[in-house]
Amino acid sequence: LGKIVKERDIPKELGEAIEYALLGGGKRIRPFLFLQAFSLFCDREKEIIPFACGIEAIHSYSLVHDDLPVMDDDDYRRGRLTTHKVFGEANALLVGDALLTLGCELMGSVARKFPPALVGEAQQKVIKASGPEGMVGGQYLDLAAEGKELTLEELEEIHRRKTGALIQAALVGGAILGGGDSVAVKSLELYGQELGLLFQITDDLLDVEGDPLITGKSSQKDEVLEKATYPRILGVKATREKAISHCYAAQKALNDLGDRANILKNLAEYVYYRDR
Ligand code: GRG
Repeated sequence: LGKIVKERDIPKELGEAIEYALLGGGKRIRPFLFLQAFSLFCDREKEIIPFACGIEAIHSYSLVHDDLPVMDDDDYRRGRLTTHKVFGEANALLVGDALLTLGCELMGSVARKFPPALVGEAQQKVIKASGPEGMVGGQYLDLAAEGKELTLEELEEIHRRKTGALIQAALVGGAILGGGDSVAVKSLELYGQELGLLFQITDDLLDVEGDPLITGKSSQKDEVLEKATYPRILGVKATREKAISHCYAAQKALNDLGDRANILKNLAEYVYYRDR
């Protein structure tokens, strides 16, 4: 990730703003999922890293835009001021645009080393998951729902698109590029669906119970923005129980892959117990 700006002819100040958004921490869960899924089937992990970085760039773009005053209006992210607070709103908009386009470029760059048809298929999964059918669509529904009461089904649809789609596509893309067969890809798709919901549920719990010094962002934001959340609809206790059932379902989806999927199974527990 650190090489992305350095290796390109990007105006200096824009490059600094891109690096600020991309390199300031973050758990790197999506590229990790991509690399784990890939390495279940192929050991050329180092050569595929640009694709993983592309996914993280797209994720980082979504956070920069999400933090803008016209969206969730956040001053802190990853324990630091948000990109627009440091570089201004117009520049933050451009940083997001840059990270999205760089992400697509990086994913495509591995076609020099891996079968272009597989790269195209994996890239299409990630781009589709990031677009209006996935993350952008989820963000749209999320903004439209502010101040409204939602049913659990409506809430789940938002999060399946906004948070789940990219997580799932990282796993499916990794499995496709690694050469996994259709049964294995399906298992990872199901795991991704469960993990995505688990991830969002724990995000909602962290907003209520998390320590801002550890999460690196303001807490109780959902209440301020009158957002529908799992704890708001179900209460904290039932939300925790729901999280556990998604964690188990995620792990179960990987049973056919045997012990080599243990890291991904453990990751589901990490997401359940996460404090940031
Ligand atoms: C602006 C098109 C557009 C989409 C924004 C990702 C997103 C959609 C909004 C972020 C709001 C949010 C808190 C979503 C919940 C789940 C989530 C994506 C949390 C942030 O991801 P982490 O925890 O972040 O993986 P790090 O900092 O670790 O990379």
